[in-house]
Amino acid sequence: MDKVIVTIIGIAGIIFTYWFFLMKKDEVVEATDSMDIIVDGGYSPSTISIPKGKRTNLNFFRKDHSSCLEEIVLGDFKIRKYLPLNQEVSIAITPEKTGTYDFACGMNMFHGKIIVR
Ligand SMILES: [Cu+2]
Repeated sequence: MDKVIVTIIGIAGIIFTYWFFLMKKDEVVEATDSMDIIVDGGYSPSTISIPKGKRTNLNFFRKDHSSCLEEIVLGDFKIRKYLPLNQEVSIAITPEKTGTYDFACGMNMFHGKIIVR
């Protein structure tokens, strides 16, 4: 009987772990014409969905003191910008193709995604 309970708890734990990480991954925030992104130990939100062929303003606001996050790089859009602390930096992009585009900090340590729909 004890073994059955342990097995059930074990399986429940595995299911919960999978569910937790899958849910986390799929958290996509849809932007219409602008999106505020907080830079603090990473990017929040980190996965953004934006429309194709339209200008979208990404408003980065850095709260993190570490120099790691002081630069934002959108390689696919050939954008590299300095983010001053506690100041909003607006980056406008107009993607012409659907797909997934990555953005990262200047050292490529923290990542985010832009999904063009
Ligand atoms: Cu970095």
